Amino acid sequence: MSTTATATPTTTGSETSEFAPLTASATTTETRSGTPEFAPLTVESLPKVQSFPVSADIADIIKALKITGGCIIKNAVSQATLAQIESDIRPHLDSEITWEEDFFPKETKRIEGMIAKSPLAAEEIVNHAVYQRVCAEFLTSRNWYWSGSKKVETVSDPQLNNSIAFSIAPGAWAQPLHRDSWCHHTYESEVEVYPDHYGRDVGVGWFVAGKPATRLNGATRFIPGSHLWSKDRPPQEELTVQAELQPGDAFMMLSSCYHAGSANKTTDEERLLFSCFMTKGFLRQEENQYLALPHDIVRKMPVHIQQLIGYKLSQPYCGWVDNDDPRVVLDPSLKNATIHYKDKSD
Ligand SMILES: O=C(O)CCC(=O)C(=O)O
Ligand SMILES: [Fe+2]
Repeated sequence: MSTTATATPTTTGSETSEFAPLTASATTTETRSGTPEFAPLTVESLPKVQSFPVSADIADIIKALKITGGCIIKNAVSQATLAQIESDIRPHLDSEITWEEDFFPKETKRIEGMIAKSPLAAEEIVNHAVYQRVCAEFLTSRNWYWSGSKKVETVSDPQLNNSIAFSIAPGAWAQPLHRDSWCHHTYESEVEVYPDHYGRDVGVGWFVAGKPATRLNGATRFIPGSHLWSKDRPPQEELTVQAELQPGDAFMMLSSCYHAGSANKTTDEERLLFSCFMTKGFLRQEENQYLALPHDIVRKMPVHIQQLIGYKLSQPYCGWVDNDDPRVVLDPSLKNATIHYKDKSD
């Protein structure tokens, strides 16, 4: 049971709605019991997974993600770049210990804080132009608020949620199907079409294959269209399709999509993925970027990468340090260079 005080909006046809004066009236909402029943789905009825060349129109990629929740971008990263990232990461993979838990099989090695280990991964994986343009569309928050009688508009840009290199060896079992949006306590409702506003999604994932990802070696499987599902609808294995990738191809996915790493049934193939997620600029990052990435490394990164990591204000007033842009921590000479508390029109 929950109790809420309500205000009744009245439509006026003008820009500002009129609100009836507030009273202390209380309404009650019944909580649901049990899992609701959902119309059964077949894999044939699900939207098709589209593949795009890296030169595709961004509007087409966005449209495909709204319909299917995931898509493939062919040849997103060059072979030379992949080879350099792999050689940056490999020494860390070789020294990584393996461990078994419910979510990752012991054959999985993960190099977290990947972009601190490979500057090229920061620029060519995370800051990939196609990926970032899609993230800007789904994850930028535009809002406004009253400051006294003034209506102020604000923009909060996306930020990095995590960056991880995965190396998954033969014998790994299939991960359980999940939504990576779980970190942010989302509560999705069931919808038939993607809503016009961008309030629904809190993350976009990007999985770049360092080696072939095949059905047999455990290519990521996902349920097309599951980004439109209610939180209450359980994932079903028989609805999954696998995102098979050649080295340099990438799988892009909204974090509200059910997905998981699949079993590596080969005897000799490593599945190597360079991955990241972006999230909204005002949410807590899944991987704590301020603690996971050493400051002496971040200090040497270009400003646009520092800002992607989260060293940037999320408007209106989220993320400040000492009343200032958080980049003053990396470069004290910036102190007072950007004043955010004072409205310059005042
Ligand atoms: O291994 C994969 O393909 C996906 C991994 C994944 O979904 C996760 O670790 O959250
Ligand atoms: Fe995941």
